[in-house]
Amino acid sequence: MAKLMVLTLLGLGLALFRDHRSSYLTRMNAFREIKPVELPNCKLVKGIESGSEDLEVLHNGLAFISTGLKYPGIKVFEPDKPGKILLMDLNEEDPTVLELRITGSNFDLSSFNPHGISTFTDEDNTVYLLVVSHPDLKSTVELFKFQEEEKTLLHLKTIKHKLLPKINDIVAVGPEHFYATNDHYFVDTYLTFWEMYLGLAWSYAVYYSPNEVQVMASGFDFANGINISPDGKYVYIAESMAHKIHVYEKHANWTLTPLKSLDFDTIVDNISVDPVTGDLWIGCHPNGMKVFFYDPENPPGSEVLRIQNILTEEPKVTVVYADNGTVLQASTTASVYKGKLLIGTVFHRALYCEL
Ligand SMILES: [Ca+2]
Ligand SMILES: [Ca+2]
Repeated sequence: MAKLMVLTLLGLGLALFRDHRSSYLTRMNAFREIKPVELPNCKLVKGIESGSEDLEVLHNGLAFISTGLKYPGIKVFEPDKPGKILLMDLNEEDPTVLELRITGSNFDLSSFNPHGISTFTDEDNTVYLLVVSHPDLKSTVELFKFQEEEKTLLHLKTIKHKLLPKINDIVAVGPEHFYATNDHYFVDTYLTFWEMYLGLAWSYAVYYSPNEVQVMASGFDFANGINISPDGKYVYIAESMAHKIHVYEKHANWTLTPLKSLDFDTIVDNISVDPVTGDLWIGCHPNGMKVFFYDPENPPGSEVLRIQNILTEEPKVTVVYADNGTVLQASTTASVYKGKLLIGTVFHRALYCEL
């Protein structure tokens, strides 16, 4: 009888494991092959070799790029080098990148591990750059003031909070006010692996201000990119492992009401919003297995989606760029400026194309 019990439990365990494994592969989009979509006049951006995880373009065409992210489970090409913030002027004919020097006495450069970024421009035109960082695999938001003349970032503050345990991306709505996604509930690498493998969907989004911090949306299977519409009325959240973009109505008290969700056949990462048209530009991973289990012989591809008229009954979705990894691996983010498209990646280079 005892043997029968053990065998039954073993069988149930195996069945559960098989179910989870098949759902895990589906969530990872493990069977997706990519059909290339090319753009004219693409150039790899010189000076970027260890990723360009997130980027944001200011109204004047200056782009901030975070590079050198070390994320548990993802291949790192330069493990000993701290991360950096790069500046690129998209008005130039053949733009190059420049490393922004970080100033301020209390900032530890050696553990800087930049991830999602966002900017906030004040009424007096002061530009604040908010950067998610993972010093020693913890999560902080580093607040900087951009000093354009000196090409420096003055470090003002480190923000930490128990509701910000595992931040992926942020969208600033004030100098010290933002929405943030936590891509996992757990911080410990082993537990986050199981959280993701089992598809617990315990990831969530938070509103942060110096006097109020609150969970505003939850139940995500890996909440990733977050952004806001140009009129500030809608918040967009990418749910990577569910392949969805969610639209929320934002209220005066900062709470969010779900409005609609769009489904895709790709793992959606960071979201950029065109300040003029309101279009969403999304850096995507067609096949997540190739990102998490990196093989140079069979590298991860890249895919950029554009969503027009997202608030209407019939949003238009276009695959603007797609590559099997020969040119660009593991695209995370894409932004437009004056007919050009800048695409960033997890651990690889960045690509600048004409549209
Ligand atoms: Ca961002
Ligand atoms: Ca991201």
